[in-house]
Amino acid sequence: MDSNEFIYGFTLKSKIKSLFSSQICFFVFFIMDKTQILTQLSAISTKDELETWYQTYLGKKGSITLAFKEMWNLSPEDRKIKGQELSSLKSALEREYQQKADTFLNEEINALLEKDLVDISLPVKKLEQGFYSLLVKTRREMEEIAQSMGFRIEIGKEVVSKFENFEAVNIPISHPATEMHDTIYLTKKDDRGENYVMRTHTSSAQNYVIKKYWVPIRVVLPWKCYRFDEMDPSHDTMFYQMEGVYIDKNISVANFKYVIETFLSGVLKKKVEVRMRPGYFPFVEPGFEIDARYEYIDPKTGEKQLSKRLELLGAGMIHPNVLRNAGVDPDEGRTGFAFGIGINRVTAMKYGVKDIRYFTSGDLRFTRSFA
Ligand code: FA5
Repeated sequence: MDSNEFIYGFTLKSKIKSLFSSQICFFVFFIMDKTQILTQLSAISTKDELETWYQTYLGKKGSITLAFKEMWNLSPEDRKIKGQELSSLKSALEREYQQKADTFLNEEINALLEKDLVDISLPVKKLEQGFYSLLVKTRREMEEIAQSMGFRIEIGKEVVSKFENFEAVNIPISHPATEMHDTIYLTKKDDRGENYVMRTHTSSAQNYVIKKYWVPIRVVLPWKCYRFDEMDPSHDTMFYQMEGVYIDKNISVANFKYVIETFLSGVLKKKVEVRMRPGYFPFVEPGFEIDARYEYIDPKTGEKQLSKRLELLGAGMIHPNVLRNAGVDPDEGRTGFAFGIGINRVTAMKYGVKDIRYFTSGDLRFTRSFA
């Protein structure tokens, strides 16, 4: 048996030292051949057992490590010979240990891969492509058309003070619309100690935009409004309006009619005819309710027809008090008109939808039917 195949246990050194002469006492406590150690290793079947094996022979207090420490008690010649034997034994054991450890690691990885196996032959779930809702589509088209007519776009704020929503646009504080049944109030209060409100109309931004851009001005403000309205096919509690504010020298009702007909014809992509009925809005004088209808070709007869009229907007010539509240002197010859269009109703008319509540219902069957 080759000397390399021996491992020498050197524990109990101190006891033995007293029993044997200094030459012999460092050796031969127990002798185990390399084959035996490796047989033990090959019988190991768990990581814990492998760790114990390692600690027994190669760990800090393992036999081989201790044997190295004891080498200093040997004569230089013996130390050289035994040192070489021990080193080559240690390297052999470490190599075998590493191989075994790698085997365990590979088994672990394979087991994990097996568990997380992805079946690449399964059919892939089709990704659905998003699209704009009808309201967004219409609002964007309205913005583009307004821009092409020289209007700039502003959004304003959805939460406004009571002053902005009412008084700044000449709605007296005693007006019924300020009562709870129309307006959604927030608990937070403004500097005047009044509760903030969810804006009931985009007209609440008139004062702010006139001050911001000054006159002459051409601005549209499209966005959300909130009301405590009874819901029905043409009323929702949250809806979109587009406010228009146009102030310049010598602006007349005729100018307004031309602008609004051109604008609505562009949005509906049909020739639109408007009917102006007198309407009361405290922030305009005179004021109008505006119904629209359009020409279309009847697919059955091929003849020109007129659609039903639908009330789409309120409008009028801006009241001098609104101009004054924004710091514009009405006596200096500046006049203008304002309008507030219901975007939901325009969208309903454009796409032939009978009930505007579909737009906000979240019903995907409806939404997808216009994809
Ligand atoms: C107003 O809100 C005025 N601020 C409009 C205005 C602006 C007049 C500038 C004069 C000058 P009215 O309450 O009528 O007006 O609303 C205007 C449009 O918003 C309506 O014609 C309608 O199209 C839409 N609208 C109003 N309430 C609702 C609602 N609950 N649901 C859906 N659309 C609505």
